[in-house]
Amino acid sequence: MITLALSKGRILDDALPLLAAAGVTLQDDPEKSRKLILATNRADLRVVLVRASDVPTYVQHGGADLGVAGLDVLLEHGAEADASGAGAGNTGLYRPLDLRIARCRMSVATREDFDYASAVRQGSRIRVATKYTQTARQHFAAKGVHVDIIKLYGSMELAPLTGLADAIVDLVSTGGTLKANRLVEVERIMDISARLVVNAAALKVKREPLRALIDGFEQAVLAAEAKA
Ligand code: PRT
Ligand code: MG
Repeated sequence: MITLALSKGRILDDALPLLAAAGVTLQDDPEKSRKLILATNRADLRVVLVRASDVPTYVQHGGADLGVAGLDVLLEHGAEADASGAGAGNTGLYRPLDLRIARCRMSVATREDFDYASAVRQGSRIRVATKYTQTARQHFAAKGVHVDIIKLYGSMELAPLTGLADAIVDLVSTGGTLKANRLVEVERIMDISARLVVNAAALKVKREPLRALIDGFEQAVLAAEAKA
């Protein structure tokens, strides 16, 4: 049996067409069913629904053989694994494929009236609120910008509006959320998309079926790109 970890929402919505193109369909409608383990049209493949940020944990520890997670989530997970002493990048996660779905960018945003460029130029300490503490820390360290990172779990947009922080690091896709809160994107940190991750040990033990599935995903991504 192969177990694929997905998260409800954008990842599932965007992954289902890729799965379908690879010949895999779900037996239940995930939006209607309350099941967390979903059967597929293939007897040897099932889908488990987990929180987006839990996908790498499931795959790393073998609760799933493979999964789909945003690069944002993977970078934070990798940094945590490193900090816990697992060794540089040694999360046991093999990352074979950029699925090119759930695309967005990670950016720095501030209030319209905050002069980010001159704060950076003057070497001021900037208070940054974010869910992506590791990625943000790395970004500002690489630029030599002094920051105090404030960890939040959601509604980052509120931080500059209430005076909790000068800036936020968050994901942006349409820009509508920033605009609605009168925030401006002042720096793009990186492009984000969902990646396929595979448990390195499972790849050895279940090599044939996992390889076939990865190939199926790869063909589906190429076909989707050709259509776009
Ligand atoms: O909700 P939960 O805590 O379970 O997890 P999650 O919020 O991480 O899950 P989900 O489903 O919201 O996001 C899953 C993945 O989708 C993320 O890890 C990203 O890789 C990817 N993704 C793509 C996004 C966005 N686009 C996105 N726009 N994730 C979040 N957003 C949010 C963003 O944080 C901001 O609040 O949407 C808002 C901005 O959108 P715009 O269109 O207004 O700019
Ligand atoms: Mg969410």
